[in-house]
Amino acid sequence: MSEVLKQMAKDLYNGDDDAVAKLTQKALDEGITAEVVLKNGLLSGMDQVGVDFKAGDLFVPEVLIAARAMHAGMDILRPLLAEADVPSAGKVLIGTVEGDLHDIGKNLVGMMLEGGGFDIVDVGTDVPPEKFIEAIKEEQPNVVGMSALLTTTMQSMKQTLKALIEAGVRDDVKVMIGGAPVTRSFAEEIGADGYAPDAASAVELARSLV
Ligand code: B1M
Repeated sequence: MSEVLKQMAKDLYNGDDDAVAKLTQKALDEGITAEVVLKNGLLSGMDQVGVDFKAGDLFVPEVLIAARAMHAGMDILRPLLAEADVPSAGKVLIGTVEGDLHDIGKNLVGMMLEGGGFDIVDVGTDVPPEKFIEAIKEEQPNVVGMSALLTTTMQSMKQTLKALIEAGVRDDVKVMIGGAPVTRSFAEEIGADGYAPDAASAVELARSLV
């Protein structure tokens, strides 16, 4: 792997946002594609953060600082990942479900969908079912995307789907879900229309749903 990407992963792990931003730009200037910078630089650093967080070697403040460094790199990559000269493929409303504050994966999925030609309405994190419903009525998206990173908040996906049915808007949209603990069988169990394990598959899935 390129030295610049290895160093970027280390700087992200250490939460050095200035260094991550500079190295992201340097990698692009060297001709490395935005997708490779994302996968082998930023995500590689964030994976290590996840492993050490789980092992108890890193704590929440350090993870937050690393997440900020990830954002510094993503700010530079976003327009490149979203660069696509195609007509709108449809509208996707995306949010992290109630009780869950994780937004890095959701943002990445949103960016990749944007790159795939979709219009994105991002309703943020910790989104209660009522807010999804209100936004569906206002924005009339083709697809609603829900993200969850905690096993506990996967239940909020189920509750949101139930609320969509009760509000009479379930048949107006397709629903796709994702996030580290989410599985295809869980998606089937709660009646979602699809599940994607990562941002690239999310684009393929959204295309198949519209
Ligand atoms: Co949290 N956290 N966290 N955390 N955190 C995890 C998720 C955890 C696995 C860490 C661990 O123990 N190893 C664990 C969850 C355990 C579980 O429930 N199974 C955990 C925990 C426990 C917690 C807290 C409870 C910790 C605490 O306070 N004691 C707390 C909960 C807060 C809350 O949400 N209420 C918490 C807090 C935080 C921070 C705030 C410190 C920070 C979030 C910052 C932010 O997002 N702005 C944080 C982080 C950064 C992580 C880890 C380290 C990294 C998550 C991440 O961003 N990954 C994470 C460990 C890990 O996953 N390695 C962890 C990178 C991202 C690109 O991947 O989000 O999986 P991911 O998204 C992927 C796919 O999942 C998929 O595509 C994305 C790109 O490929 N995908 C979709 C995601 N959404 C999709 C939607 C789709 C389709 C695909 O369709 C709509």
